[in-house]
Parts: sequence; C-alpha cells; structure tokens
Amino acid sequence: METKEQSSIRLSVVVTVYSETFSLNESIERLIKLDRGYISEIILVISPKSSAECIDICQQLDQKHDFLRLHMQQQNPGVGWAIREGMEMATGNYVALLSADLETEPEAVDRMVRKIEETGCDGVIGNRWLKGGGFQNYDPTKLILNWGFQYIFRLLYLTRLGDLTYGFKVLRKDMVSRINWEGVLHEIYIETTVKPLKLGFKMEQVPTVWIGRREGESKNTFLRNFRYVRLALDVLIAAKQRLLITE
Ligand SMILES: Nc1nc2c(ncn2[C@@H]2O[C@H](COP(=O)(O)OP(=O)(O)OP(=O)(O)O)[C@@H](O)[C@H]2O)c(=O)[nH]1
Ligand SMILES: [Mg+2]
Repeated sequence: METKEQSSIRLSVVVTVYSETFSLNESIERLIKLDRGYISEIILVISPKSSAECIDICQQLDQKHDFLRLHMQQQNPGVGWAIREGMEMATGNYVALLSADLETEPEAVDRMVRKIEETGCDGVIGNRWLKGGGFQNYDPTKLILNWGFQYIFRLLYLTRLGDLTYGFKVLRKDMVSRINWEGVLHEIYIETTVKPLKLGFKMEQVPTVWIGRREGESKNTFLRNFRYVRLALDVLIAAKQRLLITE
C-alpha cells in the first residue's frame, strides 16, 4: 500500500506585503503548489500604506483560502516590525519568512522543509551563493559588497553558513519565542540568522535564486547596509544572555 508522505512540520508562513499585487498572488500560488501538507497557515503582514489594489488582492486571497490570515501591521514603518509581529502570531512549530515581491523563490520553502526533516535542525536559511543558487537583476555594486560582507562575517562567526544578510528562511518557533528581537527595519534579516548562530542553535542552508522584483520598489536603502554591519558586530560581541528574552 502506498503511504502518503507525512511531515511533522506545521509551518506558519509569514509574508511581508507592501503594495505588491500579481507578485503576491504568484508567491502564494507557487508556495501552495509544492505543499506536502506541512503548511498550517499563511499570515500576510500588510503595511497599512499599501495600495488599495494590494489590499483588495489580500482580501481575495483571504476569501479563497481558509488557512490564510490577514494582519494589518501595527507598528510602522519597517519590515522588522512586520516580521516580528508575524513571528509572534505564528501558531505552527516552524515559521517561514517570505517576501511578497517574488524576490524570495517560493519553491525554496519546500527545500527548507526537507532540510529540517532530514537534519532536525532549528533553522534553514536560503543561500544565493551556493551552487544552484544565484542572483538575477541584482545591482552589481551591491553584489560585490554582499560577497565581501559574507566573506568577513563568515570568518567572524566561524560558520559554514553563507548569505548571512538574506532574510529568506525557516526558523523553529520555540527558538524564535526565546530570542530578544530588536530589528525594526531591514536589519531584521541578518538578525534572524546571526542571533540563532551566536546562541548555538543548529542552522542549515539550501541554495536559492534571487530574482529582482517586477513591480513596485525596494524599501531598503543603501545606507541601511550600515545597520546590518552594526547589528552583526553587536551580536558578535554580546553576552548570550542579552540575546534571550528574560522572564
Ligand atoms: N508589511 C511590511 N512589508 C514591508 C515593509 N517594508 C518592506 N516590506 C515588504 O517586505 C519585502 C522585502 O522588502 P524590500 O524593501 O523589497 O527589501 P529587500 O528585498 O530585502 O531589499 P532589496 O534587496 O533592496 O530588494 C517586500 O515584499 C516588501 O514589500 C514594511 O514596512 N511593512
Ligand atoms: Mg525586495
């Protein structure tokens, strides 16, 4: 008798949304297509400054899918707040962090889930620098800076993980609940990787391809790169206790 593949993973997928339309629809469609029963909910964390068309699409998705929840972001602005609110709402035992701009490859979520099933790790990050990964339409200056940053911080953190700045990942929920998150803007993306690493949690990586958005614009600015560096250095020298929530 054929047995259906069963996963012990109950995944909450947090999708940050800021005015995306067709990219949001396509992200959800492609995400659901590979679901082997592990998606327990999709939470759209929507910026209140989003366009009317975007809000409309969010509502249509909500009508269509029982497992989809809408959340209007409470603390604004900042993708860091959005992700923190989404992570807190998550009821699954793992949380995926995805963007609505289609720069994060929805199919890679399935590879991340498989990696957790195989290794029992606490988190998996997407790595664009691995064989099988890559960047399409990425700014050439940013690419060089990104490479240099990965090189230096991999040495400082003594890790075989690359792409420490990338926000696309899956994290174990009870680990997420123990960590003291501080990022309010895009630095949350590096924070969600380096804090688990520094605390000794078991982190893995899978290759993924980044493809520049086809609609809207990035809310990231070049100067924010310094926030990434500062956060990475702060965490590196911080006492572990300071990174955990104290009851
Ligand atoms: N809810 C919410 N979503 C946001 C906010 N800022 C950005 N986003 C969304 O989060 C995702 C990632 O944000 P981007 O600004 O594109 O940042 P990024 O992709 O890390 O940076 P780039 O590499 O410059 O594109 C996108 O889907 C954005 O629309 C925010 O303040 N609130
Ligand atoms: Mg983007």
